[in-house]
Amino acid sequence: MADEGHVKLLGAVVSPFAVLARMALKMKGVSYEYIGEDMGNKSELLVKSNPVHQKVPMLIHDGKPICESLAIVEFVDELWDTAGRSILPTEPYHRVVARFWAAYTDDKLFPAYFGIHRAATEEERAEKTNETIGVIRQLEVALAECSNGKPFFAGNSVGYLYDR
Ligand SMILES: N[C@@H](CCC(=O)N[C@@H](CS)C(=O)NCC(=O)O)C(=O)O
Repeated sequence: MADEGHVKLLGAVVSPFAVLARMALKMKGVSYEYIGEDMGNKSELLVKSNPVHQKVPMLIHDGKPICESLAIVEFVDELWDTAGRSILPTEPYHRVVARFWAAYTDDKLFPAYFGIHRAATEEERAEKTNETIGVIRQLEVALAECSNGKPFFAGNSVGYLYDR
């Protein structure tokens, strides 16, 4: 395993994206300092490290910031190359399929799901609920195809698409 260096993760209790980064670090057995952000009063470290989006999660490895949960998961997977514990599939076609569904989840599921909570009217809520159900149905079809009937997208164990 690579030298861990100094690893900090900026997250927030409410962030499902930060949970992904934490899971990746846990899967690779990496020790890190966790810094919980108050999203209503972002720290100087967060604003300075991610001036473009100012979002969590933010991984800081040896002083270098890495933003975006998918990028963090891939960085952690590559840097801490633990034998037999790869997060992304190793086969190129399976990797590209996993990335496709991860992007689909980010682009479709989260906006539809959060839309339910943000809906201003009952009509809008119903519309977003139907949209969310449609996206989940599509993901279930993908799960059946990718997993060969096993419990996870990656088969028998948690992988890149664990809970996106
Ligand atoms: N695409 C980003 C999304 C991250 C994101 O939306 N984080 C939210 C918390 S769940 C955030 O930091 N929001 C603060 C803001 O929008 O100002 C990722 O995958 O990391």
